[in-house]
Amino acid sequence: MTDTIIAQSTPNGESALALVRINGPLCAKIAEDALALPHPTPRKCYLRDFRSTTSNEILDQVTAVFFAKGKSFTGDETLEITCHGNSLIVERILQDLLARGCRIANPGEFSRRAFMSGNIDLTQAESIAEIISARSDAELKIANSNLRGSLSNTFISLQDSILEVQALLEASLDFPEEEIEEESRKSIIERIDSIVCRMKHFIENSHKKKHLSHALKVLLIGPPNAGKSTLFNTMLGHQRALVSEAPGTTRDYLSQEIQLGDYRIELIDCAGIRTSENKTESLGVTNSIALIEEAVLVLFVIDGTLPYPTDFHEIVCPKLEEVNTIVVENKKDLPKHDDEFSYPEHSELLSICAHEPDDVVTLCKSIETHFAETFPFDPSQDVIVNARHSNLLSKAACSLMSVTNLLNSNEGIEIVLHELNHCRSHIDEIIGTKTNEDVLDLLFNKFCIGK
Ligand SMILES: Nc1nc2c(ncn2[C@@H]2O[C@H](COP(=O)(O)OP(=O)(O)OP(=O)(O)O)[C@@H](O)[C@H]2O)c(=O)[nH]1
Ligand SMILES: [Mg+2]
Repeated sequence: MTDTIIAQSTPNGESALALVRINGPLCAKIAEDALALPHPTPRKCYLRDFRSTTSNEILDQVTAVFFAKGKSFTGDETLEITCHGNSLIVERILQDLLARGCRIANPGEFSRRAFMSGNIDLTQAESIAEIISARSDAELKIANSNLRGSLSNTFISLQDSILEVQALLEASLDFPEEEIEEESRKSIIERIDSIVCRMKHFIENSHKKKHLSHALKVLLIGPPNAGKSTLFNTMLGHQRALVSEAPGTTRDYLSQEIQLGDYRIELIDCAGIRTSENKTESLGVTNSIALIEEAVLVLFVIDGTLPYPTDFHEIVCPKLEEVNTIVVENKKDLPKHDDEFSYPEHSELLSICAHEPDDVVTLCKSIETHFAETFPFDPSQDVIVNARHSNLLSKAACSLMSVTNLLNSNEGIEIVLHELNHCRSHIDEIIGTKTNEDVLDLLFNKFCIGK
């Protein structure tokens, strides 16, 4: 018989209310004994005293909602009790429920039960964890859409396409003595190529998910005194970094997270880049340059009133080849220097005054537009898979490429079908129709308790 599991689903500590979730066959009995609710109407909210099983003392005045078997998130009977948000009360209620035969739920056990009952598939279970941990609107929008099944639909559609290929191959099994006609072999291979193409596109997209799960690193790089720290402060809206007219003010880089539209950004103010005799300054320069590799966008800040510094150009530009760059010509409130020079390759050039909030808003809009193009998160436009999906998709794509090779070398249909089944099993594993306990343990253990 299934255990009845319990957990506090709200954070610990002082709060207006706290939610205790109970799931399993003891729910009806607990409703009757602890709450004097012998036949609760499902999904109706009751105001009741919660009485202790040992002393009959009232532990708290609570509200309770009962969900019938087959009509709850987990598929099992569920009782949700909302008490006052004092950890002493929650603890007394949990202790009482333990005395009534329940046990504390493992992390993610409610969601695991929902998965086991078929209420959600594995990609939806993952999206629940992602909704809870999301720290930007972009992550939240993706996770919400995945919970509603957009990822599941994508993988089901891939699975359907593979099944169509399988059906075509199986049809030729009826005539084992005949080889597959050249025409149909070609058309099957074309179908396979197009499925592999879709898979590769999703695999390439998965790095976007990785970036979006962390803050997107935006680096302010430029020669000393260009106004990087001034711009950093205006973007943050407060005086975080020291600003001075002396070049070489910033040594240790400074970083702070900000929200820019739908994106969470880690803005980093670096040391001014130049060759210096001063050891500490040189160290700051080396550390700042090392950050370029991790950046998803570089704001290349130049003092527009001065000649473009060649030592800066030589040190920094070779490092910028792989990273997106916006050139920011600062100090536009002062007369511009009219030297001839060419900046490194960049997606945009903006002239601003770092003291001017309106100019900085324009720059922030450019950054947002840039991210909207690089990291589109509208799941109706594009599907963004996570690392687990990408790993399994790579295996599935490998299997499909083997299928093509087998077909090209005129191998027997049974062998080809065997490889195709192999491919399908990887997609099954993504959705969760074929999983083992280890995979489930790994996945659900990352959840918080009570979910
Ligand atoms: N007129 C004008 N002055 C600016 C502007 N932006 C910055 N400054 C001034 O330029 C000087 C240097 O600014 P910082 O922000 O410290 O420059 P930085 O690039 O961080 O310099 P380092 O930390 O030394 O690399 C300060 O005196 C700022 O007030 C601007 O847009 N217009
Ligand atoms: Mg500075």
